[in-house]
Amino acid sequence: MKKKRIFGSAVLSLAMGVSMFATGAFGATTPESQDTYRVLIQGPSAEKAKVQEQYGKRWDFGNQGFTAEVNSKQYQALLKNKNIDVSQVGIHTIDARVEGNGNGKGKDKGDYTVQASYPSDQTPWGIQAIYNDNYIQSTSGGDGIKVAVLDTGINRNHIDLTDNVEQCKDFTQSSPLVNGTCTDRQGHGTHVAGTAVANGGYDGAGIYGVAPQSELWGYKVLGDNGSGYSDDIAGAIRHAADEGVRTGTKVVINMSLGSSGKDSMIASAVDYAYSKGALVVAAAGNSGPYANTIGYPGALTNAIAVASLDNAFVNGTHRVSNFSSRGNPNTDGDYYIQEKDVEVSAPGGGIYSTAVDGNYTTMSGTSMATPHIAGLAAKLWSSNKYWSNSQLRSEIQRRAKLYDIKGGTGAATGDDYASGFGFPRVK
Ligand SMILES: [Ca+2]
Ligand SMILES: [Ca+2]
Ligand SMILES: [Ca+2]
Repeated sequence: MKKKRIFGSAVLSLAMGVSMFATGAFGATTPESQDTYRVLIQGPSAEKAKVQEQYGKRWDFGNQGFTAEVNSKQYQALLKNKNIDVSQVGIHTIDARVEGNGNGKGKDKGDYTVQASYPSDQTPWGIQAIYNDNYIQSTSGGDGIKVAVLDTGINRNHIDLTDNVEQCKDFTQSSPLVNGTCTDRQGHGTHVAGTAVANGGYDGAGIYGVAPQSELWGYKVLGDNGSGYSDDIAGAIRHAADEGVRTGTKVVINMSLGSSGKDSMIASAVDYAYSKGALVVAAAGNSGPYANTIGYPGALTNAIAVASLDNAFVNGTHRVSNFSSRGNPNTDGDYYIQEKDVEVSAPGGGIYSTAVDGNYTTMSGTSMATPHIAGLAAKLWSSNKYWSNSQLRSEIQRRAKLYDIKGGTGAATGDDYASGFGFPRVK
């Protein structure tokens, strides 16, 4: 029996949510119920200013309008205002489900000392696959690159993550940006972050992600039920891009979240981030295997949509997971990215990674595939820091073509609507 790994005596307040089975991914649950309406207000500047004076603002997106939180009475009054357009802000949800014992039910553990066990596998199958090395013992790379994980937050005290955490910010509070806190009470964000950047811990006995030397920016944009408002997500995307500019560093933005509908605030935030040099990677969604089920923001042209692969082989290649959302069959085959195209694939079925309680757990989803690509991006960028984001993206696409995926519904030889260009790897 190995000794327990103990990390200081940090005490975490933990209350695991009960909504972890987000298999369908794009649920319609509101993060806050009762009498609260999150609204986007658009119109002439003078009219917007009047409304802002009355109701305050949360995010101001300039010409696109601003958002605010109002009660139902105020909402009704806004709807009657002929000088402005009012619409409710959309909801985005995590793209994963938990497997095995992590069902999230009745797991309110309260405060306790972090006491981590050793992982049963330090380099899970997805790491072996993306490194194309079945005997890999540890990983390396990512030095100097920032990986912004926009998710349910992270457990910044996890032994295998703590040294990587450089920023920790919460975009879900009543004040739209709280610095220094990013508590994950759901587990999804901690798991996603681990796949991208886990570093094996101080003793090297923990789990490894794809790019363990990257710096982690934990941006909490989703609440404890795994859902969040699109204005907060848009604000966080813009903030990550601005922080890249401010610090003069390359930023990879990982969004293992989605919605079936296109959101204007997120779409323009993704365009903005791309124009500022960030690389945006997003989950394809978990609504497969039918065509045109791809979710946003992955479906946007400036976000790399990542499909999920299983640890199983069909037609001599990894198989696209059944749950993985498919792109548009009318625009595949051309090795050119249009809106609603899947771009690349990566391991997402049965992925073992860091758990919010300081241990390890297995989850499945395009949520788990996405950080494999974000980690790969960070690793490649760290050895080629002069590359622009579009040069990096071309390199990822080139590597994807080297491993064409032919297994699973919709997958075929060449660029296809299930797997995109293929599975890009380290070597
Ligand atoms: Ca896309
Ligand atoms: Ca295409
Ligand atoms: Ca293919």
